[in-house]
Amino acid sequence: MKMDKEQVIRELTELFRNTPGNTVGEKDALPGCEGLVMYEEPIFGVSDPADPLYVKFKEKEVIGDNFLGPREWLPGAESVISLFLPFTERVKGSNRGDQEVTSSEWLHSRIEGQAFINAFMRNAKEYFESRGISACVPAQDPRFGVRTTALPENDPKGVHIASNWSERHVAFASGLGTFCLTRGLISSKGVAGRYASIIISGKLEPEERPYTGVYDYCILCGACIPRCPAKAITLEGGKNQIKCRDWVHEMGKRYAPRYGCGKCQTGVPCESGIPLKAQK
Ligand code: B12
Ligand code: SF4
Ligand code: SF4
Repeated sequence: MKMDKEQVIRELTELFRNTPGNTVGEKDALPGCEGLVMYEEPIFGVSDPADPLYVKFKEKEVIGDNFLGPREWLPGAESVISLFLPFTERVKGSNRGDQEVTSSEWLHSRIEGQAFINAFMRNAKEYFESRGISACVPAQDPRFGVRTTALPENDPKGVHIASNWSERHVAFASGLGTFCLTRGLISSKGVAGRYASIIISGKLEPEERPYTGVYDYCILCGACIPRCPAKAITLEGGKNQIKCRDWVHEMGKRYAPRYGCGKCQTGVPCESGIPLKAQK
């Protein structure tokens, strides 16, 4: 069924505004975080499930053969909608300081913020289903999983970590942005934020991607390198997964029940937009 893309985006944005949970309540708040609004309104991208990129993603050096294409998640899929939810200035600003300390605002946005995104995406699924459109949110599907594969000892990536539905790759295919040195995906609203996606049987016009290269929006300025407390990032090797993962796990012990880091996504030229030299 063909759908009016502008109307769908307008109504999903309204749904975002009406889904409770984007503001941290007094009861759950870490000191100073009462009333914190975590996410700005999302930006949207759309791709065609038949896009050859979804076949390419199954290659070992891209994601791997565990990646499931849109029609494996949802038979009859006609569109993939990808969303980027930028953090608010209050969240980003709070994490620009001390390299070793994850800000309370960032921790909230990672944990309560993801719970809010999950609720919003459940509402988005219901929105389509109530209109007779089938929908699947892979991140909330029982089939969703992450696979870790060993790499040769001298490989700067450490290990290959790959989920069977990678939000960044889907966003890349859907015209939202490109990868960068830290492996984050830089959108027109920057890298500091989170991605989500939904596959539907309704037909929406796919986006024309305003880039061709995998790393077009990264200017390789290296500003993220000294930001990383785990020394996980190098200009030559990108981001080492083991060092990053171990640091994020360490933060899980320090800030339990929350965790997070994101120092490489704040206080850098790609934080809130496409760095100047990479703009087209
Ligand atoms: C596993 C995981 C982790 C692991 C491993 C990270 C990783 N990069 O794989 C660990 C624990 C280390 C981690 C850490 C963090 N994570 Co994490 N993580 C995930 C998760 C669940 C899966 C990642 C995945 O599938 N990777 C797949 C592999 C294959 O990706 P890759 O190796 O980077 O891909 C490279 C190759 O494909 C290569 N390539 C080679 N040839 C080709 C050809 C083509 C055509 C293309 C496109 C690419 C390509 O380019 C890519 C980049 O180098 C996703 C959620 C999801 N379902 O997607 C979140 C996710 C990636 N994490 C996220 C975040 C925010 C974080 C943290 C900041 C933690 C925090 N919140 O404080 C850190 C730092 C991440 C960073 N610097 O980007 C966000 C990223 C948001 C963004 N702006 O990009 C995601 C998307 C979650 C979300 N819902 O928003 N994470
Ligand atoms: S800080 Fe510079 S090098 Fe690092 S990801 Fe951003 S644009 Fe790329
Ligand atoms: S999220 Fe990972 S790569 Fe980024 S600064 Fe923290 S430890 Fe380093």
